[in-house]
Amino acid sequence: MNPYLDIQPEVKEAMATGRPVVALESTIISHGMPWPQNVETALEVEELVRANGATPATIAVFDGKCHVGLTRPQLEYFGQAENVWKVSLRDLPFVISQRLHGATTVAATMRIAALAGIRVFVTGGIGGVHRGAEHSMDISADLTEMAQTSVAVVSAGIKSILDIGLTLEYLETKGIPVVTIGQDHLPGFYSNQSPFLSPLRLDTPAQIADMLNTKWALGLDGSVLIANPVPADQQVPNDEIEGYIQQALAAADAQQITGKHITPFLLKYIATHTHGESLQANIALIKNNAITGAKIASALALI
Ligand code: PSU
Ligand code: MN
Repeated sequence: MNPYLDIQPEVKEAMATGRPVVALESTIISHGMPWPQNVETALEVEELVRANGATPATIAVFDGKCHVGLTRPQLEYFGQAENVWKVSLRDLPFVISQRLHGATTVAATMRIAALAGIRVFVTGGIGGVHRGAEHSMDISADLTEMAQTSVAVVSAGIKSILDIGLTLEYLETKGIPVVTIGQDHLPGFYSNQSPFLSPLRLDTPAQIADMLNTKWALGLDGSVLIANPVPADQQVPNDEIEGYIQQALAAADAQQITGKHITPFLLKYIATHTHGESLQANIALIKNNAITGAKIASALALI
């Protein structure tokens, strides 16, 4: 086994007996939500994965090792500690060799999940092509990682703080299928409807598992972006959130926030200025994704 991997016994046993496992990221805990909602949500998400027939494996770098499955004290640590590294692909070798602690993004979590043999991963929303990327060239490593690593990503769509249209173009270029569950329009992260039609639509976890299996059996390595709309009664509609997104982008510009700090800054700004309304939607959508991800992993384990 890879000497940098540390797989929790519960996860190891599930993998060894062919039972479904769902990977979960940790950047959302350390950099995506405030304490204590971040820890509460992470624990609830793990419980929802279990209740829907799969074993949760929250992934992070702790003391220079890639942990697949975190203990409760580790989870609490990532929820509260200041200065936890936000670890994307480029940061992995540094943080590991320096024996640091780091919360993993979609890209880094996917790569570690793949090393452990996990095929389904649940997040809130993926990183993508930022608004203004024609000048900043800010395109998340989540997208390039999805092009090459065969782990399915269950999300609530592409975060509306991004340029959804450009992100869809990039996903098309990289050969990454985008499939929405149960509706024709792509959901918009905080809202269940974006202005964009989804390139693909499927209606059940079994159909999605079948498509994943088909993709990988064809030798088409890489991910599938599964878009799972946030429940209607917990969404924040696009026109309600768009003003806050624009304010947040202007504030980021004025404060010269760039690079890896942009996404956490925007999420925090929007949560604060909507008085927690966006945070409630974020919590609801990740819980909803956990349920769907567990069902997809369960269906995939039966094929
Ligand atoms: N989804 C959320 N909250 C988050 C993120 C996703 O609901 O905090 C994180 C993910 O870890 C994703 C990262 O990989 O934001 C994207 O960061 P960047 O744009 O710097 O690649
Ligand atoms: Mn970026």
